[in-house]
Amino acid sequence: MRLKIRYTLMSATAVILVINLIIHRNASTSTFTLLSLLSLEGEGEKVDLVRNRHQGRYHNNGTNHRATLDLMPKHLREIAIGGLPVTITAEEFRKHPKMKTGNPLIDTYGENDAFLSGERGRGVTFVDKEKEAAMTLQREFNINVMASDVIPLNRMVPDSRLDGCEKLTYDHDLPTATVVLPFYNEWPSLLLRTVYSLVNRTPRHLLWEILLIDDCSTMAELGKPLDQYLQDFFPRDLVRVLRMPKREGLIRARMEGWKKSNGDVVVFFDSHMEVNIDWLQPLLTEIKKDRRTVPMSVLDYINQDTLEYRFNRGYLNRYGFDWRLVFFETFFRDDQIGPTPQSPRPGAMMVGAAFAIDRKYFGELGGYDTGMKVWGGENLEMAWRVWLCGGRLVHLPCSHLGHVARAQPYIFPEGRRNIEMFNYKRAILVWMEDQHKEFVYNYSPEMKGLDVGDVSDRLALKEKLQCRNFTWYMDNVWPELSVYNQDVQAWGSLVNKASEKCADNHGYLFQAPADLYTDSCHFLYNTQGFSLAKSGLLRTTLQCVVVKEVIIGGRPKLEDCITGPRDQWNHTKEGSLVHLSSKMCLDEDPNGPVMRSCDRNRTSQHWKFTHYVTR
Ligand SMILES: *[C@@H]1O[C@H](CO)[C@@H](O)[C@H](O)[C@H]1NC(C)=O
Ligand SMILES: *[C@@H]1O[C@H](CO)[C@@H](O)[C@H](O)[C@H]1NC(C)=O
Ligand SMILES: *[C@@H]1O[C@H](CO)[C@@H](O)[C@H](O)[C@H]1NC(C)=O
Ligand SMILES: *[C@@H]1O[C@H](CO)[C@@H](O)[C@H](O)[C@H]1NC(C)=O
Ligand SMILES: [Mn+2]
Repeated sequence: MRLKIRYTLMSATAVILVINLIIHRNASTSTFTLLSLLSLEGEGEKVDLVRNRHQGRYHNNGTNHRATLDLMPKHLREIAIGGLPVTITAEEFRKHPKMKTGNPLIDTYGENDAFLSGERGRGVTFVDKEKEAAMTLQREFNINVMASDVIPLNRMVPDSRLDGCEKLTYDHDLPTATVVLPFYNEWPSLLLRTVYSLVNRTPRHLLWEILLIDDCSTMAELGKPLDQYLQDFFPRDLVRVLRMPKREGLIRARMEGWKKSNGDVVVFFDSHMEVNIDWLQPLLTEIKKDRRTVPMSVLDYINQDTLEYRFNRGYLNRYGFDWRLVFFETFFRDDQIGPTPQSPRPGAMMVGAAFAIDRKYFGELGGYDTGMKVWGGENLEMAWRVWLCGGRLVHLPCSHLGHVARAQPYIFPEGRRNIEMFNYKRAILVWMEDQHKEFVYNYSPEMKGLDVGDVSDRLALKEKLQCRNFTWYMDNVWPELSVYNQDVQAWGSLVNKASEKCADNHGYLFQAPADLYTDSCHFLYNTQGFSLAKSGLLRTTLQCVVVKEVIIGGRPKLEDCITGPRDQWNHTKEGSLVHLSSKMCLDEDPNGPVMRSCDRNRTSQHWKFTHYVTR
């Protein structure tokens, strides 16, 4: 039966107003939002309904979509139409850049009919019955797996790199890489597309091996049939599966992969990714220059509903975190852009996957903290450790990886939040000073009494590596995040005397201009934490209070403290907050904070911090 496939049509640039991006982090506690008003590009030619050449492998006869799974490996074998089992070895594959393997998905890579569904990174949507079936499956797997099944496993994706990257050349002689790719119940075609994409788009001589780490998946197709498929269709030992004897979680699965890896460099991957052009060479080049550099790729977004490969040309993400330890995306400061836009840029934080590290250096740095559970928090800890113990974390504008923006299919036996708290606490016990921990506990009081086991070996590691302290990290790597009580005149919550409300940032996690509010006081720093720095900046978690409309009745705003206007304020004995350049005072009316002429007699212009350091 013929599938009715309607292609998602993308105009060359479609404007997406607000994108909620989820990278390995599901909603609730760790969702982050940002990037308003970005224009996304897709490779958007308009196509007619065309039957997919490989469509035969998706047998949708309206009865049982699970049939897709039951058909593996048979339907996946059919893909390598006419192909004989691959007999060459990984070594032969690496040595001969043009050697035919016998698997047409590798040998003819790049020659697919451009109109196959999903080719060139286009998205796929279904109509009518198929749509219902696809949605049912999507509810279960958090991703449109039916779309994945109709898209060629070896599709091309558009070059999403920054302009100018295509002109760069790389040494032939670079370290080799092992890709460590843990999976748990990943949908077979997503997993295999990740592998094909790696094999097809990585220079052969640099790809030492791909290690798939099965963290005790229960899907039968990921057992023997997967082994058989890999054995039949990839050069011998190029793609190997390691099976964890019991469920260990992503962190320990990655460690296991690292232990078994043989390349000079290890690249940690996720099981639902597609790599872009020349993705690996920029990473290896940085490591070749300095083995203590830990380079990260730029993540593009494969849409979970259609598997469309999306990206913002020229826009680069930097990652950060706040005192809740919530991870979010932000922009680079001008002073972080190197000699050229394509140069590496310093990174404060990392995502779980999509980074490369010298294999031996990873060991010297102590790998991951295997006392952590499942996943979550390991990315914070690794980023801190790299910076504090002599390494350097960088974003590489010319290395792009597509990643399906959805939650990991991992389950959290003890509950997601509990696992996060556990892992975060292990990280902060080792790295943060008491004054920093206090801010984390202020937001997550339950963490304070949580027993997270022994961290003495991690502390010993810190000692052995002679790592710097967290204050250094905050001052040098992530100065955007306010240490409320450092170098300040006053801090805590900022209470208005007339209304008895507190200044509030509504938990806004970005440095672009936003509104300042007043709300009932709860005194939690994340939204009601402010400080008046010695420098005169009036700061909140990640922003400063600024006056953009210099008129009576203008509303004060929040904006980045480093790249923004850096307005200064004077806090008088009477409690006024005087905006120095305009000589207006911070007042409050029923609509919130407002700028007015100073009037010492108006109690609505009297503000009090909960802590004063110098008076
Ligand atoms: C649907 O496909 C499955 C697997 O190919 C087959 O076993 C089943 O008989 C088919 N059902 C119908 C109604 O065609
Ligand atoms: C942190 O290290 C710096 C040197 O980098 C030192 O000056 C400072 O006193 C240390 N701070 C704490 C709290 O240990
Ligand atoms: C701030 O106000 C005090 C008086 O309350 C004044 O002595 C001081 O000079 C002011 N500071 C600035 C920078 O204007
Ligand atoms: C403030 O109040 C005092 C006494 O209540 C009065 O003398 C003074 O004029 C008032 N100031 C203003 C600016 O209204
Ligand atoms: Mn992922």
